[in-house]
Amino acid sequence: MAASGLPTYRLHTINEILSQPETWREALSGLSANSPNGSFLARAASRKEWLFVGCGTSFYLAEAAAAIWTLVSGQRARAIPASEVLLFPQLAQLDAADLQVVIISRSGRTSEAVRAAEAFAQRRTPTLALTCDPASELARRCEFVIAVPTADEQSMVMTRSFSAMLLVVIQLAAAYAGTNSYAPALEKIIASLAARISSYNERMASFVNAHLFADYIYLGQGPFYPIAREACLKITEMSGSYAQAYHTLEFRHGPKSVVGPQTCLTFFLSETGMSAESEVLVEMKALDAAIIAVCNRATEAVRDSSDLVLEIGADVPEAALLAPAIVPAQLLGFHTAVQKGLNPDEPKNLSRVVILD
Ligand code: F1P
Repeated sequence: MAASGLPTYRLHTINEILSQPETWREALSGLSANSPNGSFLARAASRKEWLFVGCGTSFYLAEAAAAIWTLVSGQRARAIPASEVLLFPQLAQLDAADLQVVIISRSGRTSEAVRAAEAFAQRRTPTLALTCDPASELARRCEFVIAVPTADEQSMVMTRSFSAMLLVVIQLAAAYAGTNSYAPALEKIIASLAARISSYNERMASFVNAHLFADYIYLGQGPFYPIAREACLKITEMSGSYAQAYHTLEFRHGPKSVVGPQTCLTFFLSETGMSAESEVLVEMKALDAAIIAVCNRATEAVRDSSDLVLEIGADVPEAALLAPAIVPAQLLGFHTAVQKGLNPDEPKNLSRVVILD
């Protein structure tokens, strides 16, 4: 037992989740002081199509990064899992002359990510590694490296490394697009999360303790859809629960047939789509689901139909809301694991890195 009275196994994951405001600050100041970025940006100025690649959480981060890249810079961007580069390169459309690849991997050791870097090197496609380990195999195989070592976790599940690397992508996209408007936005979301994270944690713990769910569903549109996918992976990895993610309005087209009192539905509500998305939320409450709403600012309709509302509360462009939006889902995964008597630091069947022979 630790001094806090909690078993020590609980400490890494929850400490890492709760450390996100400081981790974000360190990651962003590290990046602005990081000299290779200048040369990377000079080199990347001519690149017009961006491809983000990763596995697991790093793939969902790649999806979120692609959405952010387009929102911030207006450039074409997409994401694919590293395995697709290896198995179906013809579908991945890798031949564009102005393609810039960004390969994301916390460890920099995941075999598929490293092999994808090798495949791009053979094609002479420019690569940037985004990783927590600047000395990793991936870093050595890519032309440029951006590393955020202070965001790495001791726990198996990626939490702060996901959100910190996401913010680094915003900072990089803003620098690439030549806009200063994101620097104050990033400051605001750090301040907002620092002020709210203890209350998120307490309210999520009470919510989990008051319910017993059979399954978990995460809904989001636009840049929030990758956040829904990552949230789904968090509850699955940490608590061994069944979970699904959909685009919010897609949920009406069939999947809603599973909804009942034992369904936990988390809505990541965008500001752009708030009105249409909150109509789905109200409809799902009428089907007796328990509803968690994660949004910048809740409307009265959202409040009236939700069991738990977690607001970010920052006047920032929508792309800056993605990193704080994932935090409640990390807490839901953690507290559900503890409720089930599982060790969230060491989830069943998982290893920190997938290394293939
Ligand atoms: C990616 C990853 C993790 C996952 C698991 C195995 O690792 O798939 O997202 O939680 O533990 O590895 P990385 O390439 O980002 O190091």
